[in-house]
Amino acid sequence: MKYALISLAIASTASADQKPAPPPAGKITGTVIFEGVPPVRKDLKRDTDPYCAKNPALADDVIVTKGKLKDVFVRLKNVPAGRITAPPAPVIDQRDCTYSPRVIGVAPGAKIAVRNSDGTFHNVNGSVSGKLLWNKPMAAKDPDLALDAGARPGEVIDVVCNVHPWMRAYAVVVDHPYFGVTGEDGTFTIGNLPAGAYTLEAWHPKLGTRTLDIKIGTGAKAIVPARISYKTE
Ligand SMILES: [Cu+2]
Repeated sequence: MKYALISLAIASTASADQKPAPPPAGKITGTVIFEGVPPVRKDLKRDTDPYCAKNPALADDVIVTKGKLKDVFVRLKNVPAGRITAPPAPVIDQRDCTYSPRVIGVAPGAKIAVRNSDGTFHNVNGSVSGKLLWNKPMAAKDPDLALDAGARPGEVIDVVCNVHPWMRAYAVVVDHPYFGVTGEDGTFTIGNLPAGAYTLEAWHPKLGTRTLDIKIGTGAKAIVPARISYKTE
């Protein structure tokens, strides 16, 4: 009976020790801006597929709204030691003959769920630097595909549709969760950061890379704004 009590005491101490520490409070709240006159978004010719032709659409390779740039993948170049976990598994939806989202992050070897919300046929083709990873037909109402991100961190999987040449998405392979992708408002957030010095790297599929050094402090200095700028060439 005595032994049982001792082991119970040990067990309860162990479970108290295993309680996860709260995540660090540091956070980067960023905005990616586009200075100058943004490129004109051309009308896409989508009449090769009557389903896609029902809705007019504009080219989506550079989307600037009120001076803010969409589809910028922003990641930390140096990540906090001991805190590396895989990013959540992403979904790419084929909706209105467009990939949504257009830019995602995916862990090496993770699965990308590819959905077809359209009433038409797509063919999902993924490659890294011209090397084919997958080539999958997807009819309307087919269940989601689970496609392997068989690439190394830092590489980008180019996703195209062989049926609709205007469709294009990019899966950036990243082995940590410290990244964000800008929406139409140009903002991104990267949280759970301990105090320290970091380098942010922003990548836009058409406009390329920018870097920015950031210092995260403690208390009121734990939440740090970041402003990344792209300009017309
Ligand atoms: Cu398609």
